Amino acid sequence: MLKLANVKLLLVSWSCLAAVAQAKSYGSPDLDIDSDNAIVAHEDTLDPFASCEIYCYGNLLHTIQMASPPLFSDSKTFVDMTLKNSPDKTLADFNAMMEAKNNTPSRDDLKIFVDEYFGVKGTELETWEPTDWKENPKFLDLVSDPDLKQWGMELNNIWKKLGRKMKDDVKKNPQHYSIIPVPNPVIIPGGRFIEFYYWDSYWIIRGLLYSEMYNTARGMIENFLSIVNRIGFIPNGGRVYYHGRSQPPLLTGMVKSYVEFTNDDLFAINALEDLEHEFEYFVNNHTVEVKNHSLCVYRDSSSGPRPESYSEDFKSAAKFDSNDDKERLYTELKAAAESGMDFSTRWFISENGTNEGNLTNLSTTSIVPVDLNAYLYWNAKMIAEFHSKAGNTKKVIEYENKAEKLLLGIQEVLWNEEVGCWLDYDMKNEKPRNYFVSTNLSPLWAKAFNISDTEKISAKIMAYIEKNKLDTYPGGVPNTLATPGEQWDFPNVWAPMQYIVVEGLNNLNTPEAKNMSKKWATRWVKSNFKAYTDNFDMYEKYNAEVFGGHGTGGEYEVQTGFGWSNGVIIEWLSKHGRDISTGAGGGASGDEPQ
Ligand SMILES: *[C@@H]1O[C@H](CO)[C@@H](O)[C@H](O)[C@H]1NC(C)=O
Ligand SMILES: *[C@@H]1O[C@H](CO)[C@@H](O)[C@H](O)[C@H]1NC(C)=O
Ligand SMILES: *[C@@H]1O[C@H](CO)[C@@H](O)[C@H](O)[C@H]1NC(C)=O
Ligand SMILES: *[C@@H]1O[C@H](CO)[C@@H](O)[C@H](O)[C@H]1NC(C)=O
Ligand SMILES: *[C@@H]1O[C@H](CO)[C@@H](O)[C@H](O)[C@H]1NC(C)=O
Ligand SMILES: *[C@@H]1O[C@H](CO)[C@@H](O)[C@H](O)[C@H]1NC(C)=O
Ligand SMILES: CC(=O)N[C@H]1CO[C@H](CO)[C@@H](O)[C@@H]1O
Repeated sequence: MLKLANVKLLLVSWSCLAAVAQAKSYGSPDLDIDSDNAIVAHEDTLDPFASCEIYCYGNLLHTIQMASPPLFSDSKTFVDMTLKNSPDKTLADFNAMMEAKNNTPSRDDLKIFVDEYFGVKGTELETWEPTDWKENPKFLDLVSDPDLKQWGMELNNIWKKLGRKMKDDVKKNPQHYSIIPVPNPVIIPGGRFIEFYYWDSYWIIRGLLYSEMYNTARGMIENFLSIVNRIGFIPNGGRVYYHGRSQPPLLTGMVKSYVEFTNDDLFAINALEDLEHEFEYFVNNHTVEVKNHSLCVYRDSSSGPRPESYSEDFKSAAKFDSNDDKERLYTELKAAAESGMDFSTRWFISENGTNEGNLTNLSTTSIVPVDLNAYLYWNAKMIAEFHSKAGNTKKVIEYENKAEKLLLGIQEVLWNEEVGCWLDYDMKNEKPRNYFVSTNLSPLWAKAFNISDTEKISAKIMAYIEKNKLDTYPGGVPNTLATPGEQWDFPNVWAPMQYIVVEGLNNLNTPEAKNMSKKWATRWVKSNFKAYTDNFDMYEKYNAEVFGGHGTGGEYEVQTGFGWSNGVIIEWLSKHGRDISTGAGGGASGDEPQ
C-alpha cells in the first residue's frame, strides 16, 4: 500500500521547480474550480487509500469474492459497492460474523452480511450534464455526408450521457467508497466502466476538445494532475483497488492536446511539476536493463488477485502449488492490465519461447514493450518542449537527454532491421518477439524514430504492412494475428490502437504512408457507422473480419457507450469528414476515399 508520507517527501525534492509553480492555479476564472484547495485539504486530513483494507486485499474481500456460487455475476460489482460504516467497524463485524459461523459462513450468511454493510454500487456518482456542451460544434460543418453528419450530432449527444460527478460525501468520507475522489466531473467510458480510466481519457479528452468542451476536458486533466500530486502516479482507473498499477502514460499527451486547441501555454507550464513527477515515478518503478540500455516494462506493485476480477484470477492461479508461483501469476496479470491490453497473446511466453499458451503463461514483466518506451520518449520530448516555453534551458537539456537515451534504446533493442519494424523484446529468451501487434507501429505515432531515416523506415513499414496483409481486413487493422486468443487478440480491433496506427502512418509523412493512413481512417469510420446503424450503439471493441461488426470474447460482456470509440470517430470526422461518403462505394471493400 502506498504511504502518503513518502509522496510528500518526494514532492519536497521537486521544489526546484518553485519558480515555474509560482503561478500555479489550474482553475481558470470562468470555471470556478478550486482544485488546489481541495487537494491541500485532502492531503492534510485524509488517506486516499483509507478504504483499501476492504476493497484491495484481505479476508473479507477474499471471502465475499469467492462465494460459491458467486454473489454477483461480475466480480467488479462488489468492489464498486459503497460502505455503510467505517472500514474498521465493517472489518470488526465481519470478523465477529466469521467467528460465529466457525469460519465457514454459508453463501446466505455472506449475502446477508453484504446487504447489511454495503450499499448499491455506483451510488456515489450522479449523472452530470456537461455545462459546456455545445449543440452544434464546428466539426459538424466539416462533414459532407448528411448521414455521417447526423451521426456526428448523435455522438456529440452521447457526451451528455457519459458525464458523472461525485457526491459531496465522497470528499468528506472517502473511506466509505472505493472511488478515488477528484475535484471535477468526468466523462466515463460507459457500460461496466462507471469511473474514469487513465488511458481511455486521452481519446475521450481529444473528442471533447473537437466538440469544443474545453472546460470539461481541462477539468479531467486537472483531476489527473491532482491525483499525481496526492498519490505520485495515476492508477489504472478511479478506484482504490487499482492502487498497484498505472496504464499507458498519456497524461502529458492530454496536456499537449489541450494546449494545441487552446494555445494556453501557461496551463502546460503550470502542469510541469506534476508531469515530471509522473514521468520520474513511472520510470523509477518500471526500468529494466537490457543490452546496456535502460528501458521500461509494465509492472504492478501490489499482491494478490485483481480485486475486481478476484475469483477469475484465483482460478487461473489454481494450477500453481506454491504461493510464490501464484503471486508471480497475479503480478503478470496485473502488469498486463497496466498495459491496457488485458489480455493478449502479446504477453504469453510459452516454454519454447513462442506466444502460445494461456493466462498461466503470462510473462508481461519479462517483455520490453515497444509502446511504453515510445510513449515515455514522447513524454520526455513534450516535457522538454513545455520547459522551453517556460524558458528553463537546464530542464530542456535534462529532458532532451532522457529522450535521447530512450530513443537509442528503442533503436538498438526494439527496431528490427530484418523484419523492418519495431518488435517487443523477450528478456527470458533474449530475443525479439516476431509477432504482429498494433503497438509495433507506435513509435511512428510517438515520433520515436530518427527523422533522417524516414524514407528507409517508411519503405520497411509499408513492406511490413503488406507482408502481414494488414490492409485486407474490412473491419479495421487487427490488434494481433493470434487466434484463438484473448480479447486483445484476433479478430478484435480497438479504436485507440486503430488511432495509433493511422496517426503514426500520417506522422511518417511519406505519400504511401499518408495514403494508407487516410484509407484506414476512412474504413474505420465507415465500419463503425455501419455497426451504429445496425444497433444504435458505439462499442468498446470491433471486429476486423466483419465490416460493421463489433467485438466479443474476453472476461466480460461486450460494452457499449463508448468513450474512446466516440472520441476517435469525432476526431476523424473532423479531419476526413469532407471526403467520406456512406453512399456508393460503401461496404466491405469500398473504402477508398470518395
Ligand atoms: C555493456 O557495457 C559494458 C561497459 O560499459 C561493456 O563492457 C559491455 O561490453 C557492454 N555490453 C554490450 C552487450 O554492449
Ligand atoms: C492453461 O494450460 C495448462 C496446460 O498448459 C492447463 O493445465 C491449465 O489448466 C490452463 N489454465 C487455464 C486458466 O486455462
Ligand atoms: C504454460 O505454463 C504452464 C505452467 O507453467 C506449463 O505447464 C505449460 O507448458 C505452458 N504452456 C506452454 C505452451 O508453454
Ligand atoms: C512450441 O510448443 C508448442 C507446443 O507447446 C508447439 O505446438 C510449437 O510447434 C512449438 N514451437 C516451436 C517453435 O518449437
Ligand atoms: C539519425 O540518423 C542520422 C543519419 O543516418 C545519423 O547521423 C544520426 O546519428 C542518427 N541519430 C540517432 C539518434 O540515431
Ligand atoms: C493511394 O491509394 C490509391 C488507392 O488506394 C492508389 O491508387 C494510389 O496509387 C495510392 N498512392 C500512393 C502514392 O501510394
Ligand atoms: C512500488 C514502487 O516501487 N514504488 C517506488 C516508485 O518510485 C518511487 C520513486 O520515484 C519510489 O519512492 C517508490 O518506492
